[in-house]
Amino acid sequence: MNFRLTDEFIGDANRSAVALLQEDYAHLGRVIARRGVDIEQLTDRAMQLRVSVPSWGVGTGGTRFALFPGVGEPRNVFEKLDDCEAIYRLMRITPGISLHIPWDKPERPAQLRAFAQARGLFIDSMNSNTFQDQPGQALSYKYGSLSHTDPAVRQQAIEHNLECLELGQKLGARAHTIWIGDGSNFPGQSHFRKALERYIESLRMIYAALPDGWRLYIEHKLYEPAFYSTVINDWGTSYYCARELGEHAYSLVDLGHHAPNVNIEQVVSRLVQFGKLGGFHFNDSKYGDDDLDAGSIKPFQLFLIFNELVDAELEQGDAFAPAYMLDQSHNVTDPLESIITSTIEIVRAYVQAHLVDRAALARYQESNDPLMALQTLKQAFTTDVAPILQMARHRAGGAIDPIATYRASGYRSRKAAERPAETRRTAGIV
Ligand code: LRH
Ligand code: MN
Repeated sequence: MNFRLTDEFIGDANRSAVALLQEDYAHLGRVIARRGVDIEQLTDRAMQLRVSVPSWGVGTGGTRFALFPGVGEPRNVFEKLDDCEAIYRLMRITPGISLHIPWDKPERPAQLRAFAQARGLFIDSMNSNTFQDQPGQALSYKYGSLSHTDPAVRQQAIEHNLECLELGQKLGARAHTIWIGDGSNFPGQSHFRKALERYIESLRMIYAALPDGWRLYIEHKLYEPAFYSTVINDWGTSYYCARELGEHAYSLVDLGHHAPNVNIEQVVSRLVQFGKLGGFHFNDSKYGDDDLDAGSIKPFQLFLIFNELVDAELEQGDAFAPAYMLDQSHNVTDPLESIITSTIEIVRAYVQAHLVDRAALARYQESNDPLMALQTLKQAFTTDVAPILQMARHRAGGAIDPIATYRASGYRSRKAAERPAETRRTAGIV
């Protein structure tokens, strides 16, 4: 038995909420109409936004200290996709799934592709893994991978990435994300310039094999697992590498990969201006790469990031299409609930950013009126757009209240019965 959330169940769950939603929606429509904004346009935008779900995010994640598995954990990539389908049925804007190799390596790619398609899903980005040694691996990544001093280790890492591209083609993916943990723990341990040169030389080999129509995402990270220096440590280094590689290489911004208090919205504006913003790994953090739920700690920062993105979207139109992907570790919540609420927070920030009166903002910026410039952003950020988010899901066949509907379905307890707990195989981060 493989319990699945059905459109019928979601429709039934919505029925009692529709009337109140229409009332709230009409009221909000009147409020923003006074600002010259058509609520229907915002609802359309909310329905068109796409947020990709990380396969490694539907299982419980852990820290270096411990992992406390929940019940009904997915035991393989097929069960992960089942969970992704449940999220998609409730949210309707998450058909894209990011895979991580070898965690999700299928025996028969065609079978996995068909399994995803049958659930309305598709594989968007592949993710390579040269930050762990796999059983039977010839050479260790202890001292690095694509930037390792030993050309044999670099070659092994390059071949793993080429394998990801080949597998991704069979799965219908259109992007490949490379994050490496390469770096050093002690001053003097690594020659910074030579390490970066070795990395770029390796990336050129991978880029040369990039299939037509694909994008290559370079993901920077300040620290961890290396704690003194990291080869791809910041957006500037990532940008330089993407530019060196060519037009199909881009920088990917994982929100948790920056030093505390870095102005990430300005980093985003730089990468937009330089034409190298490939996409995001959305999450939130209080201290380090905490991989907490998007919008859970710094919702205003998430709004300010989308303020930059919407500004560019309005300028560039459909040509502006960064990949919006989640990358989180759900250690103490039901992972599906965290992915659902994180997706809601991303759509909320996007819709609120479309509420910004950009003509007024430009006037206040040009006339150096900082207070009114901030107030213009705050008016949008403090507007409760929940009725728009709910109406967008409802019109797309999703849930008006996804968490309540998910809990009412008993999905988790059903999966607990179907998926007897077993000694935990890494379904993700640890
Ligand atoms: C590294 C990272 C990267 C993934 C991993 C799961 O911290 O953000 O994107 O490969 O998490
Ligand atoms: Mn990431």
